[in-house]
Amino acid sequence: MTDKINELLRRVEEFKPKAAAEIEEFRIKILGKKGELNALMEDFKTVAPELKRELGQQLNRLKNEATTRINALREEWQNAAAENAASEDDLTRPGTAEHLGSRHPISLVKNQIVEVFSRLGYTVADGPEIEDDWHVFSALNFPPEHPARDMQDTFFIEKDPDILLRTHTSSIQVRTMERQKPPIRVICPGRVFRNEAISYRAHCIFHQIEGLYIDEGVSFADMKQSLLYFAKEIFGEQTRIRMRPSYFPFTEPSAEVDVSCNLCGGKGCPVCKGTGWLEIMGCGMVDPNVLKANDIDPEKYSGFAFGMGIERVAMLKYGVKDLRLYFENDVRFLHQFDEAL
Ligand code: 2U9
Repeated sequence: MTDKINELLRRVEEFKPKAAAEIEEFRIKILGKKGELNALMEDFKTVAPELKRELGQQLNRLKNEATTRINALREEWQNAAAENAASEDDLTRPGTAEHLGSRHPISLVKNQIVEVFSRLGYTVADGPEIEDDWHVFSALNFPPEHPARDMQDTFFIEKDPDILLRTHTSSIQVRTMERQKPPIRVICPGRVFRNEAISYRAHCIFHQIEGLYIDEGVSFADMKQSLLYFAKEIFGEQTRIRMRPSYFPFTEPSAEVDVSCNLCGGKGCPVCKGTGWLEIMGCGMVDPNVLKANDIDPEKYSGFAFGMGIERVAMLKYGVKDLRLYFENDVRFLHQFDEAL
């Protein structure tokens, strides 16, 4: 009997399956109800009592070793099968698309405007959001009693000397004039801050883009033509512009610029409130006082400037009715601009 047990132990040790199914066949053959181990158990019943202890131990060892070996082989084959499945992946299949996010509509419109003016020779300038009185008001010909200098309209950080959040990006142009002599042709996008109640049409933070062109012989006609080019590039070739007289401390003469409403082709609709026109920006010839304050000779040089709210341009371009959507970062709103990338 010992010989039979040893013979079986050897076969268990040397068993090398060629397929997963062979493991189960082997298990049934050795450990199954009608298997070889149970046959030996039957023989065991008839052995002499003095041999029972020794042979019982040998049979137990056989059972344990066979079970351990079969379990190990099963695991080995399962792991190999998993690895094979992975290596059988079809590498030519398209991958899972990752959502990369998209540009914010304000950035999209800002980039488009910058692109249009860079084609006209403008370069982009930047400046600080926290400013002093000179760069935001005094250098721009704001009289001392102007309402913008009031706490009601401007966020002051410190008083005497005044440190404040810029209310327009014109401070960037003032800083450009400190560094550079004419010809100057800059476009200045940036965040601005005004002490306003938040509503669908106003926010205390918004984005402006302003331009400044100073050289010898710059005329109102140059300004008109540049702004017409801008309007056509942003709103479409059929777009017309009109100018209405206005007032700003830093320009003289000053004008508001309207673009023809593309929704109704200028006939009048709810978007343009029946007028056929949409107000888009302000502009004007740089006031000689501003040139003087910035060490530029108004007898030799002239220039024009313009400014617009980027949110407003984006609202008109994309039909956004509520300004607050730009600040809430609701992905249902932002994903609508994925295509515009
Ligand atoms: C310098 C000289 C002149 C910038 C200008 C406007 C007209 C204008 C507003 C439009 C809507 C701002 O966003 S808004 O509230 N801006 O109408 N801005 S001319 O004039 C300058 C700037 C710098 C040195």
